[in-house]
Amino acid sequence: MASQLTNGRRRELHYWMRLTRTLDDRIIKLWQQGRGVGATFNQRGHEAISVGAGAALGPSDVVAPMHRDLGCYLLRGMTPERLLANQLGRATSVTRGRDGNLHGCGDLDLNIIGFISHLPHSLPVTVGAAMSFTYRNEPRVAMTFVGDGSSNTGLFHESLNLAAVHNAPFVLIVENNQYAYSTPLSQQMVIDDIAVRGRAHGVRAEIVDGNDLEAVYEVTYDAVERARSGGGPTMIECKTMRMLGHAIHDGAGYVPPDLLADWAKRDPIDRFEATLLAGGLATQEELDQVADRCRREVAAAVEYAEGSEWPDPATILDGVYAE
Ligand SMILES: Cc1ncc(C[n+]2csc(CCOP(=O)(O)OP(=O)(O)O)c2C)c(N)n1
Ligand SMILES: [Mg+2]
Repeated sequence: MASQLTNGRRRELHYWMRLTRTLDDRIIKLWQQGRGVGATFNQRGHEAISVGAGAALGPSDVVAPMHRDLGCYLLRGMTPERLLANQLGRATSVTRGRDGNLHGCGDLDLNIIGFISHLPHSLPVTVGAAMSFTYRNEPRVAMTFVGDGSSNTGLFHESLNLAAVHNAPFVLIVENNQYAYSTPLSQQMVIDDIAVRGRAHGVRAEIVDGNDLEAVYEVTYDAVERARSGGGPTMIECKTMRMLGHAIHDGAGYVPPDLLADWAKRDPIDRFEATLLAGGLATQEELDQVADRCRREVAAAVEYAEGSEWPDPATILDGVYAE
């Protein structure tokens, strides 16, 4: 398959992965310093999936990212300022301080559907969006992400079946990160590949190395364009590893250290940087400049978010439709 990526685009995707890692690391520090609000999920290890898959969409396509897809929110135009203000529960945030996390962090002007906390409820919503594109004869595609744990639910199967029956222009990214909270894959299912669940419903399913940015991008790009041209839904199982705990409170002592050490050698950003250097597409100095730029942008976002006002308690019922 011919690469869809130009060298300029490769460098851009590297920036989004580095920004994702820098923001995630900064969020962890804020929480360790007691400056966080509520819980926050970890992103480490998922950068090639959230960036690679998200980047394969066109501007008019819609996406419902989940709790490990910070990179997708960023590259679709949700700024670090808005994301951090949300994480810190401020009034200037996407949810106006209603959520101190990524739940509900959507913006339809950016074609981002807010993440529904209940897993995998973003899935049927996104299949519905895809079906609406068919009814309206619009050449658009809808995409969402789910985890391995979410693939065990009935809703996962019902949604894929519906997508297949309606030949919906839909792409499902399954982030198989070996764990659902503290439950390893071996205690969740007896199959080796979650992809078989898609195929059982007549949905084309691919398996890809989730730590290889270009591989994720290319397989997703093909799926998106196939869906756009009437070829129906695709499910893409990205094999990866959740490198930190489920969320900030979770030390993940239940994960075997050898497993983590093994996956650490396949870090998606280290790998992509090695590819850029080996191909002469970037110098170490340029990679360092990107890292500096990301640090500056995240520092500005922290300043903005921490300087933002808290929600006014008098507005607590705004946006509540049933009391
Ligand atoms: C219906 C429902 N039950 C439980 C939860 C709590 N919860 C949030 S994330 C999570 C683990 C999900 O695992 P997986 O689907 O593998 O995604 P991962 O967190 O590993 O990326 C759980 C149990 C939830 N959000 N929704
Ligand atoms: Mg998981």
